[in-house]
Amino acid sequence: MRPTFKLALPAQQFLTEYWQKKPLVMRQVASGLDHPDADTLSGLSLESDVDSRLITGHGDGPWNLQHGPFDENDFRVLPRENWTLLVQSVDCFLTEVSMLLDHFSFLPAWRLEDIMISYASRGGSVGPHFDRYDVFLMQAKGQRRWKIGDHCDPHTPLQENDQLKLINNMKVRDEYVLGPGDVLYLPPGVAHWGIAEDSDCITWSVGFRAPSPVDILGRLADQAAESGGDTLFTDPDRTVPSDAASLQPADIEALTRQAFRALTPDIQRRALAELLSEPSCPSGLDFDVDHDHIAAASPDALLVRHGATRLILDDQGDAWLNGNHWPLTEAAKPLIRLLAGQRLYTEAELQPVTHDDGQDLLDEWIEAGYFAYLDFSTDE
Ligand SMILES: [Mn+2]
Repeated sequence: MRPTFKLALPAQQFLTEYWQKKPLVMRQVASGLDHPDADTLSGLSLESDVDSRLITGHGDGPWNLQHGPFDENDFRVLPRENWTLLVQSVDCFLTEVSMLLDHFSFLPAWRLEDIMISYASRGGSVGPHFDRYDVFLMQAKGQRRWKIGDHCDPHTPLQENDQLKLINNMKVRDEYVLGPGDVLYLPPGVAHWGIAEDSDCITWSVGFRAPSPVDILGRLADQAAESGGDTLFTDPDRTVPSDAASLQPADIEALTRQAFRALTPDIQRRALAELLSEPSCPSGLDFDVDHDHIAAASPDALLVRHGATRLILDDQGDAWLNGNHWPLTEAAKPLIRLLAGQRLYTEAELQPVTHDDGQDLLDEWIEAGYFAYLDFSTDE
C-alpha cells in the first residue's frame, strides 16, 4: 500500500487555526503506513549512514540514550518493555516512505524536512519533552498514548538528565490514545509525552525545515561574497558629528542598510534555494530504490524520485536539486515542474510534458541516481 494522508479539515482552515499555534488530533486520516515493519527499522539502525537512537526508561526514569549504528547484540539484550528505537530520515533511505510527503502539498515543499519513524515496545517512550519544529505524529501500528502539556520556552525547567532534555514535572492538559491511521499535529514548543500501549508500536513523525535567521544570514553573506559585489560605503549627506570618537546609531543604521542593499533579488534567490534544497541526509542516495515495493503499491507508475532527492523550483522556474542549481530551457520546464510537484509519475503524466531538453536532463538525473525508472523485470 502507498502511504496516504489527508487533513481532516480544509487546508487553509488548518493553516489559519492550528499551524504553528495549537495541537490537533485527526482520526483515521492516514493509511498505507504498514511498511517498514519493526525488523526493517531495526535493520536500518545497523547501517552506519543512518542516524538512529535507542532510548530506555519510563515514568520518573532513569532514562538512557544510546546512539546508533547498533549491532544485533544491542537488540538482543533489550528488556521486554520500556524502550524505543528512533530512526531519522527514513524517507531518504526507503523511497516508498517518501511517497507520504506528496500529501503535504498544503505547505511548500521546501518546508518539509524528513520522516522519522519510532518503534517502541510496551511502555516505550522518549519521555516528556518539546521540539523546536512542527510535527505530524502518525500512528502506523499499535496504540500510543499522548499526553499533551503547555507551550514551553527556553526557560521551561528540565530534568537533570541533559542528554534527553526532558521536562521537569510536565503538566498534562490533554490526553489522547492514537491507533493506526490517527494523526496528532503539534506546533513547535508544545510539551508532549507519547507512551506505547502495545508491544509493537510504530509512529511516523513528519518534521519540518525551519532554518534559523542566523543561518539564513550566513548563506546570504556567502552568496553575496561569491557574487563579488565591489561597491563601497557612501555618505554624501554627512553632517558634522557631535562626538567624532563614537560610532553613532545613524551610522550603524546606514552601514547595515547599505549591506542589505547588496543582497540583490538574485543573490537572495540563489542563497535560499541552495540552502532549502539541501538534502536532510546527503548519503541517502546510496540506498537502492525498492522497485518491487513501489510497483506493487502503484502499478501504473513508470518513474520515481529517489527518497533522498530534494527538488524545488525558484521564482524563475529554475530547478534546485540537492543544493545544486540547474538552469532550465523553456522547453524543459513543463517536465521539471511535474518532477518537482510529486514523487511518483505515470507514463500518462510524463508523456505530454516530455521534450528533448527535459528528457536529456532527466536522463542525467537518472544516471546520477536522483530518479529511477521502475524496473518490472521481476514481474512474472
Ligand atoms: Mn517529540
